[in-house]
Amino acid sequence: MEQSFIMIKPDGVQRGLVGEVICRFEKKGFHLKGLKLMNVERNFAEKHYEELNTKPFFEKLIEYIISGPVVAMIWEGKNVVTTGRKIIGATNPSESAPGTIRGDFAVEMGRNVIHGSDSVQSAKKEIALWFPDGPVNWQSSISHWVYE
Ligand code: RTP
Ligand code: MG
Repeated sequence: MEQSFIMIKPDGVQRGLVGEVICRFEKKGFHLKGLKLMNVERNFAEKHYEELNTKPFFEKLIEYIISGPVVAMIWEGKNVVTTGRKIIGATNPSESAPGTIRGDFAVEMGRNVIHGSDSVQSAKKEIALWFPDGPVNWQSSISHWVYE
């Protein structure tokens, strides 16, 4: 089953949006397979966003990510990468639709509350980076009520 790496950024944690984010992914029918609250070092944040390291906003982005604890999660389910990005909304909160996490809770790009993997391939890479011991292995008893 497909997995995505979802991270609540420092602003989301400080503003008390952890429960709200988890609630939306849970209620959709996805399964939580990993969860930790942690501070990340500069090198680690740079590794996570290494594909953006030539962008003009890179330094600002790294400062933002290391400015406080983040909640790192693995979520599992059919099409969770694409659907997770829909739940999160467009990168720029001024363009993300109401009903999405960024559309409902964020105003600026540099404080957009949450990260979600942008492809199955980057999800695998990010999960390996953030959860070197892999996902937690458990089977939900409601699976048959969500998937055909
Ligand atoms: P994320 O990786 O955090 O889920 O965000 P994303 O895929 O929607 O957007 P991405 O292009 O990967 O950018 C990563 C984060 O960098 C910040 N950003 N600032 N022009 C700018 O100032 C700018 N562009 C991107 C955002 O916080 C974005 O989420
Ligand atoms: Mg991205």
